[in-house]
Amino acid sequence: MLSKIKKLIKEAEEYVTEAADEVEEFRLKYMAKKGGEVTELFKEFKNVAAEEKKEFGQALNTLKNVVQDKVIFLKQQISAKDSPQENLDLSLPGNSEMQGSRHPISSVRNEISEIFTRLGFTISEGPEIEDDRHVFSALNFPPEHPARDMQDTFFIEKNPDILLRTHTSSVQVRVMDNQKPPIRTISPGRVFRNEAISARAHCIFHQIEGLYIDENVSFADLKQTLLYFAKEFFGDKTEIRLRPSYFPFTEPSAEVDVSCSLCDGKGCNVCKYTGWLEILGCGMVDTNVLESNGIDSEKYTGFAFGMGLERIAMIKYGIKDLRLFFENDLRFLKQFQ
Ligand code: 2NM
Repeated sequence: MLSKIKKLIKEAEEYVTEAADEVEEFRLKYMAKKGGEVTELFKEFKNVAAEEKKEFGQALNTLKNVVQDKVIFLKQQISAKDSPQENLDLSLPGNSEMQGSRHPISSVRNEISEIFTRLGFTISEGPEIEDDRHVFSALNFPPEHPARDMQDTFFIEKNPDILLRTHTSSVQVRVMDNQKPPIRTISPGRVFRNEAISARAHCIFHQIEGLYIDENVSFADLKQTLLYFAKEFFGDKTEIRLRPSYFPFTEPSAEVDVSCSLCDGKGCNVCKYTGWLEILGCGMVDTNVLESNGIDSEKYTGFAFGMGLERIAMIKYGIKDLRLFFENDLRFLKQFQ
């Protein structure tokens, strides 16, 4: 019995063929449910004397494995032969890989950056972890200003002078430190505020802030710059309106609305039937800010503005929940391919 198995193993190991039907014949000879050599030997296993069971079982398993490996090997050999290199059709289209896509926040940031670059603005970047001077004191935030509160700003534990920037104006403080006017720069980047997460707010979001300082920069320059931006970004028919507002770093300050590009100002549910969408804040740089940063406020004036990229992307793409920007759900991201 054992010698029969050994003979079958040797046979199977030495077997060769290049025909697919012979491979199947070979397989059936051993493995057929009825009459296959291996199948029949397994049936006889129960009649084997107890002391021979171990050796018999091992040999039988070896035979089974040899046959199975041989079948796989022969099939692979045949299929490799069936599609030889010289039959390759190089004109066939390749398998297409799924492509990634730009995140909507990145697209909006790039588009806005290009518009201001055309107007002569440079792009400046800076650290996300900042100190009090760059985020607050050099920007005319008084010591008791509520933005400095733990409720609004993330501080590094045990050191209130190290914090996560709450706006990218901190980058512009660095620009003013290192550059003399004329200064014309925009600062895109991530900012952090200690806020409860909802459909309209997140503790991390993205901003672009702009700064222009030179001799004789006026509020008219600010309005014209923002009107140009609004028309380039939202379409040529876009109008803007300014409403008085307050920011610590600008005086006077204004909130800027654009006419709703979805309903052409007629009123829809996106603009809540007002015809206008609030998109940014702006103003003339406060003389305190210029002086804190070593710029002569008798000689120079400047304007500044800031906008939230999530809000602009929501308007542009009709997105109702800001949390979608942070979840990286492929069903969301794939829509921007
Ligand atoms: C805003 C609104 C108004 C702003 C001010 C400055 C700087 F550096 F000149 F002080 N940068 N950005 C600014 C002004 C930002 O965001 C809503």
